Amino acid sequence: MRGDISINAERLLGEIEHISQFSDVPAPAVTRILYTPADMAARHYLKQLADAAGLPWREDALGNWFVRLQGTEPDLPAVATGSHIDAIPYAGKYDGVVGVLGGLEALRAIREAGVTPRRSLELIMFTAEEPTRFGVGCLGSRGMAGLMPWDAMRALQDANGVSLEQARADAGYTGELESVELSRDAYAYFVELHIEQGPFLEAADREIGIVTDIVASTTVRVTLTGEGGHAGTVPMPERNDALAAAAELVLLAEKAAGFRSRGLAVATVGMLDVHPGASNSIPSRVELTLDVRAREMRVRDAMLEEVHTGLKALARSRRIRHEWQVLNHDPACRSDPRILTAIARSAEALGHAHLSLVSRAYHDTVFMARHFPAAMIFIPCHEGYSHRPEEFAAPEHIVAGTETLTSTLVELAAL
Ligand code: HGY
Ligand code: MN
Ligand code: MN
Repeated sequence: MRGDISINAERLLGEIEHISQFSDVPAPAVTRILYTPADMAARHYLKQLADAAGLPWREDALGNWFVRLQGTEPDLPAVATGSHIDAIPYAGKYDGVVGVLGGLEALRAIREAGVTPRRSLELIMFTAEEPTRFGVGCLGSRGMAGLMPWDAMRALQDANGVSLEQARADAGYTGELESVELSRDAYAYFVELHIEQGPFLEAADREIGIVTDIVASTTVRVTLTGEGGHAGTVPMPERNDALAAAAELVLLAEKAAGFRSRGLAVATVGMLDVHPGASNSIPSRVELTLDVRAREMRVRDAMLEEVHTGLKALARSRRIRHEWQVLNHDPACRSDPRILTAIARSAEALGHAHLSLVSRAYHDTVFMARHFPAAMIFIPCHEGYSHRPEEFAAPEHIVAGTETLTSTLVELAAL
């Protein structure tokens, strides 16, 4: 990195610790769901940091947050970085946060070094990267890219029947939803810093991951409906038990992904609700979510087809009605080669060993890449733990990632 720009490691690491307290569960776990008091408190904290750094910021109608470091040619498309701060239930403290606070540190370090980049730099904190509240991930970046019909987004409801419209209005975001969409020339490049959420960088003893592509992911909500009835009096042959059908579906999904294969195809049923939920009542309805991913879209689509076909067959034989509602069906994302080169050049100049790899988690980068050249920088996380309280990123890796991001942003802003 240019000799005069230096990361304030103590400040950055302290802020990552500090923001983790905004959570609905006790440390070391973090739960920070869209528009909840914990989320709003964390957002407020970020705004205080930007204000303290003298960096102007704005928010859009969904709560996407933008912090700008003006360049010498402000009319040029800017170079953007960013990530998210929302956290699924009982997550860790680094997922997303490293990219938001690392990005803020990059802008501050450049400004404090008295460097004014040619292109403006912009940090984005994306609203709702996690699907927790409304079932669809990356709501903020999806909206910015104009990739979800606005009425479909408006119609989203949480588990309590609160609409997205109501929830964002309650949080103080009242602008027209359509105003969230970015112009296609808003940015020249987008780079996201994130923990790997997998084991490969740590296993290879590399500090920096250069993300070549991001897997294709789909989420489906499946509803299975039977007759239910008394657990003691309905003979087994006469039952159409919705939960037994769901159990068969879960194993079907596991098999479709090639259970025990070390491939990149995965399938997960992460949520399952049973109705009526009484020990002496045959489940009459089950609602579950199916998350299916693969590096190649045709593999992902084939797995989906296998599970859907299997579901139809088991529903027939069990006399179960079924609904298959696709919540999101997203493409794989390939990184921009020019940015990959800039990341590698920065990592090497900084003496950080790097490794190229695929992201098996999805990120806001998937949606930014639909309109802007984009790529990601990973740092290791211990044992690959993520979406669990044991998630851990070493301080030296957070600093290495932020240094590499800063250097990459400086290089891209000069182009
Ligand atoms: O699920 C994902 O891949 C991301 O962490 N939200
Ligand atoms: Mn996550
Ligand atoms: Mn994330």
